[in-house]
Amino acid sequence: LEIQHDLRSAIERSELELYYQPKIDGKSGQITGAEALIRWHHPKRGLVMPGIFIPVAERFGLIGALGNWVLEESCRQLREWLDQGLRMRVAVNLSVHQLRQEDLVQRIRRSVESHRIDASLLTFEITESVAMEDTQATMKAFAQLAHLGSTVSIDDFGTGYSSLAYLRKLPARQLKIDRSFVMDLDTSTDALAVVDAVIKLAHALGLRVVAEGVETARQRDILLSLNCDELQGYFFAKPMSAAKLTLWAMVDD
Ligand code: G
Ligand code: G
Ligand code: NA
Ligand code: MN
Repeated sequence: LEIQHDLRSAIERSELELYYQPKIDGKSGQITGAEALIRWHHPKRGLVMPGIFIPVAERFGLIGALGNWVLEESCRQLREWLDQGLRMRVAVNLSVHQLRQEDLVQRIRRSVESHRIDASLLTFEITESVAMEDTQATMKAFAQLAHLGSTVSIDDFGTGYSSLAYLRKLPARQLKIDRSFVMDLDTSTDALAVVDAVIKLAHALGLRVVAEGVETARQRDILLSLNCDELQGYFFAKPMSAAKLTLWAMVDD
């Protein structure tokens, strides 16, 4: 497999790039931050999506290096935005591998300090299935990240099997409703009932709710009527380069 060999040198050759997808505040319609989503500009294949190369990175022991790069690049970009007068927040996806890294939080602290940013500008997204798979590592990492001042977010909620007792104990601040529920919102009363219940549950536990995969005005309107706190999806913006996001955020202001 050639791609595995190429991925090893992709980091050194700066072929990786972070795209950013805005999250929108439900009440004000203003941008609250952006999720960092990795892309690979392959010299021959062109733009390669993470769905292709993240599994390869996981299989060949490259996911650690990839995760470290994402973290460092997010902090570097946050500093650049601050220098431009833009107070952006960035959400970073963490893999199960990173969650189990002994030095994850030290590494984050080092990146944050070296770029002179505040850890509160970072959100860490961990999928529900990963969070429930290794509850001990999750609980420890979540507590440390929260202590650092970052926001912890449970991603793709609704696709895993959560214990409500455990969910209640997790020091998370945000819950992202999986886009499969959002997609069906305007056609399925079942999806509507599930999303309504999830938002109420999350609010009862003191969590802010983000809906991902919002593609239509009708989905947005339903989510707002259900008191969803933040919205993300193609209806507002697709993931874009940092340069494009800078313009987007300034126009939005
Ligand atoms: O647009 P999208 O194709 O970017 O992302 C596909 C999947 O890849 C999503 O599940 C997303 O969470 C994951 N992903 C994107 N960027 C990163 C990253 O930097 N780290 C990890 N671990 N996963 C990512
Ligand atoms: O698993 P995670 O939630 O991190 O994945 C984010 C993924 O969802 C990325 O691949 C991103 O490109 C994609 N995405 C973001 N907004 C939308 C949307 O409105 N519709 C669809 N179909 N995908 C979206
Ligand atoms: Na995510
Ligand atoms: Mn998600």
